[in-house]
Amino acid sequence: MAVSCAELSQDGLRHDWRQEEILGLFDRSLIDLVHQAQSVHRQFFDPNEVQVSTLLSIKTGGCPEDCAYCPQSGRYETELERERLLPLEEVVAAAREARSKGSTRFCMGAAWRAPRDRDIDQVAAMIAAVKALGMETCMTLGMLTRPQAERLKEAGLDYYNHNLDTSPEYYPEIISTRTYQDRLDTLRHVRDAGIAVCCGGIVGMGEDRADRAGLLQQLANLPRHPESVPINLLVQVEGTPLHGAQALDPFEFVRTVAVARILMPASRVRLSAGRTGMSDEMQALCFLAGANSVFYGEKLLTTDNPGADADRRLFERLGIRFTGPDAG
Ligand code: SAM
Ligand code: DTB
Ligand code: SF4
Repeated sequence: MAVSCAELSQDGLRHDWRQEEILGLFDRSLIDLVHQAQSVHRQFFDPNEVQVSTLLSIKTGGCPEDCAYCPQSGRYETELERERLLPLEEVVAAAREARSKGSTRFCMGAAWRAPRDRDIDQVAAMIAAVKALGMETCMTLGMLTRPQAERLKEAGLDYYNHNLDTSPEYYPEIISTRTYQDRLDTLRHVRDAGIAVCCGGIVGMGEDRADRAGLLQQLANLPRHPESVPINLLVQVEGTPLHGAQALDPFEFVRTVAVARILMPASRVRLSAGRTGMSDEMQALCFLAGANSVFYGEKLLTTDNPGADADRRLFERLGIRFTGPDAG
């Protein structure tokens, strides 16, 4: 469909998607939708390359927030063992190991509402050490002020992950301890500090299609699209309020990936949490629908992920290659 010049912003991409248009994409036949997404994908990326990032939880559990999906919230009885901030050497050892398996980006996550200023000194040392290994760096630490974001940038941070998680309408069902606007503010601070943005959400939390469309609309209508868009399928953890939520139809997940690809054609769409519950065929369908990044390694933050060996075998069967680093 042709779009008028008025609808394109400076980067040549659209930032004015309407909910009805997005729902119209979701309503297409799966075959037509995947074809459209794959066609867009090929205009911006090599369709046979997938970027891989490895996660490490640098501070685990005991989080004061009440995110209903999260095993790390201190408010729910889960089997998770809490851990304090990891020593620098352990972080560097894990990054080295990830690099040896072909990972190009190392993403460090902390179960914080927000870091304190003195935490920033310690994570800045981690960023510098991981960068010195030649890897791209990513952190997800909760809400950031603008000065904190600037300090992370100075330390060499390439990406910051901070998710919107769901639509503004469904959000109050999931989290009460911080607002949607708090999240948008953090994203602005990260962007203004010159750090690349990794921002996406979770599906399979009992939301409806309009909420999935609403999440993607929020992401696509940001002043700049996030460079990286993780689409997580809820990992249901016993003890969290969302344990037992109705499972999402796998094809609806594929549709969500395809619509994300169409709305944000130049972004990396990451097939994120929930891959251990997906068949190889479903993952292949997600790559066909435009996913071109995964989390790579035995663990996400606290839950299981397909191991590196399983992913290497899958990629080989599909003829997919790992990409080199994205960051300049
Ligand atoms: N505490 C920080 C924050 O919330 O921004 C950083 C870590 S937090 C665990 C990072 C993201 O992981 C969350 O925003 C959420 O999207 C995702 N996540 C957490 N638990 C999940 C689950 N059970 N299933 C899928 N995604 C999950
Ligand atoms: C994202 O969107 N997904 C990752 C990463 N960003 C930090 C985290 C998924 C966490 C899944 C539950 C866990 O392992 O604790
Ligand atoms: Fe805390 Fe982040 Fe989990 Fe929310 S998602 S409970 S902020 S660790």
